[in-house]
Amino acid sequence: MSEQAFTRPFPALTPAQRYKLDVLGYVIIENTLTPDEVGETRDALHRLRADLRAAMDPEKPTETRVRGAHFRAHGPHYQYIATMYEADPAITRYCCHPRLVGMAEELIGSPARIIETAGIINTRDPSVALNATGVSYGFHAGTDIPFGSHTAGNGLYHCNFVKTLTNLTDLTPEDGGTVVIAGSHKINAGTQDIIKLAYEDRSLIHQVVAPAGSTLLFSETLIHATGHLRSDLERCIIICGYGPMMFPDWSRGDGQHLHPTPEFDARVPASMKHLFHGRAHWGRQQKYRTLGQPVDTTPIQWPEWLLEGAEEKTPR
Ligand SMILES: O=C(O)CCC(=O)C(=O)O
Repeated sequence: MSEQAFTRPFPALTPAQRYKLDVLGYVIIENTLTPDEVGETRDALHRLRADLRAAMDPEKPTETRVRGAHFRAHGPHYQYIATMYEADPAITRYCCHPRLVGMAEELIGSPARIIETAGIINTRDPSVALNATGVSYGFHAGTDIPFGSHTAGNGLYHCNFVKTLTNLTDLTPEDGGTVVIAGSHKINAGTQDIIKLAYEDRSLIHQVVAPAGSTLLFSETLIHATGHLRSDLERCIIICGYGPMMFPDWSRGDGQHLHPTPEFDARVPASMKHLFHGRAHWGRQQKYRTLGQPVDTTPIQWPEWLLEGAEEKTPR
């Protein structure tokens, strides 16, 4: 295999975007995906859902695998597909998107590996009464503040579990965008107490409202949840979770499907192996920006293997 560079922007965020990320625990970047990329990724998730549904035993929907992917949850109004980076070239491209990986690395503070993938398709659940005052959410965080985060010598916040969550449908306030408790990534004072006070002062609960193709970059120390869908539109999002290279890929833990498969792995160039395998070494290769450092605007160079089979997609 010819060597193909994997160049990610560094820094991937403007100073103002980085500041917002530090203060709030998240930042929303619009237009990270082109309309074509939004369409092909959404189509890929719908195709995968249809293939999983065709193959599954309705009594045990989470047990079926299609191209490595499986339903982690399958309900009438909410489907969560996991372990899916091999399932479709558009999904592989999303997880390897040089700009998104660059954004994740900026927040981690070192080169990233993939530790989780997810696609969520959901619609309004008519059985849930959504009265505007008392509505609650499934708030949670993926890692705790003392272990999961640190402030580096650059004075900036870093986290060892981060996500790029991109909406593939437009999200108005009615469309169930992700909700977060702003600033909770830094308040190590009891998750339940923070959730309680946020319900008392709902201005602390921020919701993603953004056009399709926008990415929510957040630290998994931030308390967050799926928003409530009030419209009749379907919400479709894709998520890639990243961590430092010595971390495991959580989806390998189920013992059923080890990925990358040898066939997939044979296509991955040496420069990108760490994204799928991590690296068995404690050295995490610190990668810290300063706040004032301007964003790297070098046009994205897609590694060739990611463009194989892509229609009318040229390296940018
Ligand atoms: O569905 C969403 O918007 C949030 C997803 C989520 O909670 C997660 O990725 O941990």
